[in-house]
Amino acid sequence: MKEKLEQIKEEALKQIELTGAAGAQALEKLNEIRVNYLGKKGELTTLLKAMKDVAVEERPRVGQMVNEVRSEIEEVLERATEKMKAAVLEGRLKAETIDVTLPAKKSNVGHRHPNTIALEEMERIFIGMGYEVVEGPEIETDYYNFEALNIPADHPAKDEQDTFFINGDFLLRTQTSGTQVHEMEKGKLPIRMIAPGRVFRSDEVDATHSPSFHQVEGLVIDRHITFADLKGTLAEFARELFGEETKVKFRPHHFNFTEPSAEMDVSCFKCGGKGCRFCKGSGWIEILGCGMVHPNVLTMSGIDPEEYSGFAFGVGLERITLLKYEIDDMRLLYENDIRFLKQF
Ligand code: 2NL
Repeated sequence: MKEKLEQIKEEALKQIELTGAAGAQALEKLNEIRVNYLGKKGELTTLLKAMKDVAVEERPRVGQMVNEVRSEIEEVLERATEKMKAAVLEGRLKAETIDVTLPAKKSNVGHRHPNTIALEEMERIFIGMGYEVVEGPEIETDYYNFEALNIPADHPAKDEQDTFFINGDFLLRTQTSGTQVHEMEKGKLPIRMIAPGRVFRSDEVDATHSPSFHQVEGLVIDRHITFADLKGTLAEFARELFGEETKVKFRPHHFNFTEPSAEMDVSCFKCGGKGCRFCKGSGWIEILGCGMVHPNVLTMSGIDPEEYSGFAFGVGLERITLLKYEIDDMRLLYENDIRFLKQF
């Protein structure tokens, strides 16, 4: 019996010692050993059950021996388990260490396109004057793009060279006026709106032309609207966009959809009007077209020109962006070269 106990103890301790080399599975191995030797069906328990074969007077001594062996194995197991756990923890801590001295990953947060910045600035100005921002379809019918704007069927702008026709009826809008016609047709007056959006013209690409660019048109219709309202509104717009000192000047012009029509210049914000390279020596920079809405245009959209009048204007967004940021080639706005775009 005593030899048997010694043998069990030695075997158990040896196996425990061997688990040191078992790596990741060591803790499982240790548990296996616990079950094999100390568990309900383990070797020591089996040995205790054999006590009935031991002489009665021997039993207390043998019992004590069994208990001693059990405690010893338990103790060694406990120590080995603790050691293993510590080793596993240390391994994990080493593996998961974060080197806080490494350079941080750069987060390349983008920003709005210069065109978008300029558009949002214009929207802010008009919203401040009580205007609504309305968007409309990029595909329009001939009626909304031309006819409703008093542009006759034989007008040169309708020529294939200028307009992208989809078929006889549908086309890519050449201006955002259609959006304003849709709004007039709703019959809710007064109207104070701007219609920003992408427009299309069959133009060759160069520094100042692109087959696709953007426009911001505006429309005001109410009783008693006069050219004075147009001038006051657009002068305020120019001052907010280019600075308090900005002067404006209106030159007579012709558009089919307005009468009278004009183009508006602003005093050069680089030289203050003295004349420089930027304004090509004139002191003035042309920025938009405008006029009083033609009575035919009002009538076609169901508005009585005897009762109502209005003014309208159209601004090329890219033109404003190029001026605002002193960019000399429109193509730079479309090439999406990050080195260029990130400057704004
Ligand atoms: C320009 C000129 C202009 C308008 C657009 C307009 C719209 C309606 C009625 C009357 Cl619905 N007029 N739009 C008026 C004058 C000028 O644009 O040179 N744009 C870049």
